[in-house]
Amino acid sequence: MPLPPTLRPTDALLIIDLQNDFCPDGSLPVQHGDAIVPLINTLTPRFPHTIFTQDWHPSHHISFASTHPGTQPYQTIQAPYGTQTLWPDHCLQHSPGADLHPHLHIPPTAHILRKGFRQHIDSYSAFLENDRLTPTGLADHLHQHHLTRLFLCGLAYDFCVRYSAIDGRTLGFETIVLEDATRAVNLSNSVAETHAALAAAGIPRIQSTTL
Ligand code: VGL
Ligand code: ZN
Repeated sequence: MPLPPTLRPTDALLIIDLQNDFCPDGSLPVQHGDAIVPLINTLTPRFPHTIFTQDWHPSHHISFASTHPGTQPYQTIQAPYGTQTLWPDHCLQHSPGADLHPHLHIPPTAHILRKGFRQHIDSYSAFLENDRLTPTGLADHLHQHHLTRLFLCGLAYDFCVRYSAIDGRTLGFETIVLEDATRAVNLSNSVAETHAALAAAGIPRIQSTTL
């Protein structure tokens, strides 16, 4: 077991998409998605910088099955930028489902980053949209604030947490996933694939209780 990391002033906690639509009563529910809120509330005060992402889709977004006649949620289609999983309508801009979970404590200094707001491109990653070209601005924000190490938590482990962690690592940030502070959507093999992808990228998964 590696030694637990000691927190530094250059660390940031990245809380991914902890929004009502991904919680059990939402339109794209992640099992026990809301169960991580109290744990995350114990973590945020310990970090000098916190960043909350918000999935923020326009109506008729490319990732909605309802946008593509004859399709069903959870199947895939070929988008111009590659394979895209289709989802139930979720996180519509300004809807209650897009709100961050009401029990989440948002520090006044938190940075809130919206993503997925372009109609024809989805964005799982908090860094780069699914065309793998369009930046969200997060890397610039981290550089401006001299943040070099990222701890990720939130929803969903096997989609937005996964892609955000890999892009963070690829962009040169030391990246760690707080596994007990995430939950997965769990489509077919997505959890096992995520474990393997994180390991291959050199991204440790640790328990937040070791911090
Ligand atoms: C997410 C599916 C669609 C996520 C966002 O936050 O993991 N998953 N949009
Ligand atoms: Zn989405």
